[in-house]
Amino acid sequence: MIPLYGWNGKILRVDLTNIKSTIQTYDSDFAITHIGGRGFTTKILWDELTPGINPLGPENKLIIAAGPLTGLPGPSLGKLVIAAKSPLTDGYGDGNIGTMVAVQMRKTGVDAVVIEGKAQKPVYLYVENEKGYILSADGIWGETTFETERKLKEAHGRDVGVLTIGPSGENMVKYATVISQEGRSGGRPGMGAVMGSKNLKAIVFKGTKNIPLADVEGYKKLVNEAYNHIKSHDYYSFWIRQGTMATIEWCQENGVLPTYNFQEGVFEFHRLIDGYALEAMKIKRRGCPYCNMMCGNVVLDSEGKESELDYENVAMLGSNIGLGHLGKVSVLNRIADELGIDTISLGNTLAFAMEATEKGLIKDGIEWGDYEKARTLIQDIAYRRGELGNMLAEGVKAASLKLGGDSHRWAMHVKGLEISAYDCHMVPGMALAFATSSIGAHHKEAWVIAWEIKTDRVGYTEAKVDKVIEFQRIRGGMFESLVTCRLPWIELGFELKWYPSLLKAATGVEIPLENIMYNLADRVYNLIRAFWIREYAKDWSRQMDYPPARWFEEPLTKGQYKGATLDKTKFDTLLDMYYAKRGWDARGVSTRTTLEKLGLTEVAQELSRYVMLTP
Ligand code: PTT
Ligand code: SF4
Repeated sequence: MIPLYGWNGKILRVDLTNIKSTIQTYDSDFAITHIGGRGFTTKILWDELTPGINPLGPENKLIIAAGPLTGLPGPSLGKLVIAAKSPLTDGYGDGNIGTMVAVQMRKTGVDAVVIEGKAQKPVYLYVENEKGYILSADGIWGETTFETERKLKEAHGRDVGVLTIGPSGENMVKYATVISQEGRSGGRPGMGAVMGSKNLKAIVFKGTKNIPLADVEGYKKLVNEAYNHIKSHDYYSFWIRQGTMATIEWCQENGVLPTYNFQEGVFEFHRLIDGYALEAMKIKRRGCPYCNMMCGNVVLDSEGKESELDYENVAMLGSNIGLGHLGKVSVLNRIADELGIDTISLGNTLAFAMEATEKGLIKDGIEWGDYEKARTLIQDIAYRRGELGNMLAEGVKAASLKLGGDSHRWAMHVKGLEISAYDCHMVPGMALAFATSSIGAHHKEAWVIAWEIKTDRVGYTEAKVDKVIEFQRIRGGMFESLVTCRLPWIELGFELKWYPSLLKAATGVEIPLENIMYNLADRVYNLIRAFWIREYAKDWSRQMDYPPARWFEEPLTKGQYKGATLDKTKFDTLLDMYYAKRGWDARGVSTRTTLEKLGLTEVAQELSRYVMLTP
């Protein structure tokens, strides 16, 4: 065992049922093997959750986990992973949020918090220097996320970090998220609903401890160089202007902008919602702690209130629902933040309701682009008001099962998680990325679309499978375990080699990039896969790894790629290649050899109780 630097070596355990909190310590072996973030959450959830539990029951565990670089001064290091069994998908769920909580949590002396049980009455958790206090949520339960954070800062000081849910988390909307700083949102697969199910309104962190560093001077020097490196990139000044919003124009040009519930890849009013429209309305930028490329573009919306825009929010609440007015899109986005609801799933469910109305499956529903009704319907969803609001609060998969007809063919999700904002009628590599993402259809793990469009748009090639796996290792494995923001690497050429150097200076431990990518990331991926298969058991099949039927069956009718669809047979070949390279069998189940090679022999033993394992 070696002394720990960089890591605090402590996890706070909170039991809301028995009103108890304790500290669990971990040693350097555990730290080096699991690093942090997803490395911790996957291990804890696999080891400790009983399969088949109700994700909205007291047995579920909500974990907030940092890594050894999280919360240190340094480029874009203010991020956290929030994880639990998902009420939206019944599989592994997590999200990544950038917030002052990342800094404050680490300063309290803990690297993760694991919350279980259920409070008898609404409460919030206050954590100060390794101690957790469970306090009454009187006066904040029922409030919006913005108001809750404001009140908690009034009570505990302006510098505290706050994670909170809104009314949609309280009402257990299946895609409720956790919000911080009036515009940071994390946990798309219903992490906010899990908090709500525990009667937990918020978590407040206040810390005064120093995180011990192995090489203080070396770390400082490296960080200064890193900040300068990021700032000197050619794209920096344009990034500062538009951030992720430049993606609207790029998606329109390439015919992948989700439009009318992913029926099309181009939107006639794209100019009214793109990065230049944003620039005309922008009043300031916001972002995560210690970031020198802050991407939160704040505008005044059509009601004169501040709203923080990102590409996904605008595409899903704009083109995908047929709304070509950025001021109004910004209102819907701000309301989603106030109510604590995921904008990607929300844009999918609203569009699904619009299409179902058009097709006569919903009576007196909502027309394409109907802003006023959308505004009301979001409230109905958050408060589960009326039959429609309550149905849509369950997500598009459940709504399509309820509505029937052929609606399951255009319910846009994978494994129950609604698709993020990239139309895949004609980008098979990106379709594979959505299909095999470890939490359902999220772009976060393998955003291969830019590379794919630049290199070979139409092919179903081995190179695409390799790229998906490479990105899943880097993005889904490395960044989610360190835990740091991946945007400096994607957008501003901050090479991956910086991370082992930062790690070495912070922890004193030399962990080569390959170890993180091939050992840790693959272990995380196989553990997450095992989690899904253990939950679904005999109901698991390769169908779980398919993109929605629409992309195979309904050609685009507009734009330069008119007539395009995905090819089912060729997609199957891609999926087979993907499984083979991952060491999984034709059902998408890890083989015994794969698990054993990754040191997951006990996982293989446990998993073989649920499905037959291929040797
Ligand atoms: C992320 C997903 C995204 S990804 C966006 S916009 W994006 C949407 N943002 C929402 C929002 O805002 N409000 C809301 N009510 N719902 C929202 N849902 C959507 O959530 C975010 C940035 C972004 S902006 C991206 S790509 C990068 N994501 C990272 C990641 O996943 N990992 C990582 N290590 N670094 C990342 N950096 C970037 O962070 P989920 P944030 Mg988010 C208003 O959490 O569940 O993963 O869903 O965290 O602090 O808001 O930063 O064009
Ligand atoms: Fe946060 Fe954006 Fe900076 Fe990443 S780039 S750390 S998401 S502000």
